[in-house]
Amino acid sequence: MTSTEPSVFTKIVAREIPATIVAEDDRVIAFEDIAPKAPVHVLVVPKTPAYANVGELAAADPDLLAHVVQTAQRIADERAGGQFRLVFNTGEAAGQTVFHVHAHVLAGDLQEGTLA
Ligand code: DGP
Repeated sequence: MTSTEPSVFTKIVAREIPATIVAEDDRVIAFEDIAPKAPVHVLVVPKTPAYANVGELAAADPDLLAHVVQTAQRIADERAGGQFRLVFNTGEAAGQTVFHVHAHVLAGDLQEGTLA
């Protein structure tokens, strides 16, 4: 699904809506999920709105995808001893609700089956 409306994550990048930001650089922003499913639940989001999902990102800019993963690792290193689950929901049937690619970083005493 594509939309000409800025995504909620683009609005967070632009500081048009608030978020608890935990990491940021020129290419990505990371912030607390508004509805956490785990003790640590952070979203790592490329700032560009160009990619709706991880497949598009991987095809077009693998370096940026690697940077998303490295950012997730760093957050997990700081907050969860480096142990984490990384989830990229892709498509409505998989539970994707925001069509601006993002990684869910889930960590901290996860139960089997805890998915974002
Ligand atoms: P997904 O289902 O993979 O598209 O995940 C979207 C996530 O985004 C979901 O876990 C809730 C989160 N989310 C949606 N709107 C907001 C918001 O305004 N602020 C924050 N911090 N998170 C949001």
